[in-house]
Amino acid sequence: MTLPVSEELIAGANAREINALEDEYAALGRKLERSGIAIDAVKDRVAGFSVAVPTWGAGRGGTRFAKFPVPGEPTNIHEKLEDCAVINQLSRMTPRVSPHFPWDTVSDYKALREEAAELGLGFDAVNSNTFQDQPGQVQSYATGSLASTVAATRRQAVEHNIECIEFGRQLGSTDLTVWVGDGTNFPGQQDLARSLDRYLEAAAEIYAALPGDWRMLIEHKMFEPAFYSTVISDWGSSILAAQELGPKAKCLVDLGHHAPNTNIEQIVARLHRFGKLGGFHFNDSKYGDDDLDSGSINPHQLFLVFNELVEAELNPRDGFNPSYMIDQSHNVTDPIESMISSAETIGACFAKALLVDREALHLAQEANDTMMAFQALRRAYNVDVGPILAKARLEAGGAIDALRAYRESKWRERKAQERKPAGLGAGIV
Ligand code: PSV
Ligand code: MN
Repeated sequence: MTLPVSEELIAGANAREINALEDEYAALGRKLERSGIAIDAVKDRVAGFSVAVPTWGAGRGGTRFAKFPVPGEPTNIHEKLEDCAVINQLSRMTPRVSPHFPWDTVSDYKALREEAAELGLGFDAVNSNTFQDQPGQVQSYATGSLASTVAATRRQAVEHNIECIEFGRQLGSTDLTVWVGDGTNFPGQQDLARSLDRYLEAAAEIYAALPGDWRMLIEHKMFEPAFYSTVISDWGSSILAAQELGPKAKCLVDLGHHAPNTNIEQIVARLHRFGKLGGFHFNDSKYGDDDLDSGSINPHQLFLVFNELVEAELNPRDGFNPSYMIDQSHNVTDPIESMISSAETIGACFAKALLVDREALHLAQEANDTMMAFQALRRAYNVDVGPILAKARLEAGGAIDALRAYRESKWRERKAQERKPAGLGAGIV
């Protein structure tokens, strides 16, 4: 394996920070021990936690107004893999990447899998793209894909998804994530019931092509690019579709795809209740946007989501095994830095959820002791779990302060010299 950042640089950076970390870890250990929590056990759970990164997140995103490339950003899947390897080498929490087709198309997927393995990476869910037209494409997705009124367009979209399964099979994936941009911009534009019928019929053909151990993750989104209605608009449409398709179909919750103030943690609990929670796209949002950095706006919500996930794990239904992934658009930051920071935030929310005194919480819930139930969550949320994450990273070979080590590596400056410039134009994610 050849990792991109020099091991000496990481060791040197860690040597400067190790004493402070040991001190903080020991102090936190004593504090947690007073509550009957063994810090090493929490650290081991955190060490076993991982979240995938999206290949498209390695580039600058942008809005529909503009995209401002960062010098040295990747322009092909090989460079994206290198950047994802940097994130994982330093954070040790992102060992898998999630590719998007046709953006990441190559001629040899076996070779791509080997290239990734050489960088310490594997592949997570594959994503199909029937929300854009590609050069030379016969049918246009301008008015829909899986739910299109045009049979030949639906066929093309189905075939693309089946092709993605084949790419994923060669890459070692076992999940296909299907998000469609299908929907309408005007009342009356399409028949709301019939468009769902068409979607379901087309999705069933994709479902039928899934290998035995694969899942189809259905991602809902309330609006954009369609602004009046979307075909899979919410978790209700998503779970109905997943139930109709069959046991291999699950729901994927992209945190940004809901109306502001939606109780996403409750959606998580509901989907789990019916064995349909398949995965997450982590990000954050403030207004109608859906791609800000995870936990940058509402880290408490992220914690509450993880609280439900830890509850779900203790009470598993139908093979609880959600796939975790980051899905953000980095418009003004270095994407590597954003994903290092987001992985840390996501891991921290998981760690805090592990610290919740479940017995106290459940007893208070049963006794209708509202304040003590809330305090059980609040006590855990207030703990600074940074030393636990840093220690897990260090022991796995990563950097105690991953962002600082990244800056010291001057990775982006070096890539700015080596890589061809990324194009201007509008963003896509
Ligand atoms: C759509 O907004 C989305 O969240 C889907 O997951 C897409 O695959 C991704 O963003 C990239 O556009
Ligand atoms: Mn998404």
